[in-house]
Amino acid sequence: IVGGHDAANGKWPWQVGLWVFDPTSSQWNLTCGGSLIHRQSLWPSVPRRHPVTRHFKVQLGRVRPSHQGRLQVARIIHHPKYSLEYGALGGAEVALLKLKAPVRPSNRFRWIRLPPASSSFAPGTPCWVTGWGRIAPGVPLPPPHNLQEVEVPIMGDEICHWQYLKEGKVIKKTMLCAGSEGRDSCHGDSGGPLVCKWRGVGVVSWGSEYCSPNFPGVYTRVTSFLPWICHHIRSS
Ligand code: 4AZ
Repeated sequence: IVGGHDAANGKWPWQVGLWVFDPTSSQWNLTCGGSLIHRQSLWPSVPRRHPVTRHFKVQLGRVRPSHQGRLQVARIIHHPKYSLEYGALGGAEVALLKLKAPVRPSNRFRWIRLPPASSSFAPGTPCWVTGWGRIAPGVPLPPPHNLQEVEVPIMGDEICHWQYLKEGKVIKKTMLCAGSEGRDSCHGDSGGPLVCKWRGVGVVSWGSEYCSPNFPGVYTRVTSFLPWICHHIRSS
């Protein structure tokens, strides 16, 4: 998150951190974000290649990176159009993780509500994005010690489309843009929630390599995937 600040404990109780095991270094890294959307399901951003469920652990209900109480993953369900390509070349950057055991909501965590299918979000709607990703682009700063939050306004579809077209990238109808000067999600935030009016409206997906200034962040549009999401959170 660029341009944000520390989030208070319990303010974003659906935020999850995905720890991924790197066999080369034998280390667990807090790799990306996600949201709890159901007692046993969450959406994350998952590595595009060779996902191995035992190489994932889910941190829940804590604003600081923590090894304690991380949950195990039973199954990874990629959207059929989930692609190995990054960004604009991708189709549907959304996947679901099924936890091994359901969680019970507590004062530390609960799931986020999804938006109604008919909802649309006008340009300028204030939304929030959260994560443990980079706080500045490029420079290899250490990750933040606390979950970061930043307010990002929705950008109109047309403006976003034209902005990225200059770079030869196409914003699809299944994508949503948000951000303003100096405020953006960044590397390591992917999978995390874009929250508008307390609904999980977007999933951090891609954007400018430099995280802002001239290009907004691009999010997977949750309303485009509601039938798929609802189908898979019911099945076990
Ligand atoms: C990433 O690669 C990433 N500025 C996430 C968000 C943005 C860019 C890249 C948006 O995880």
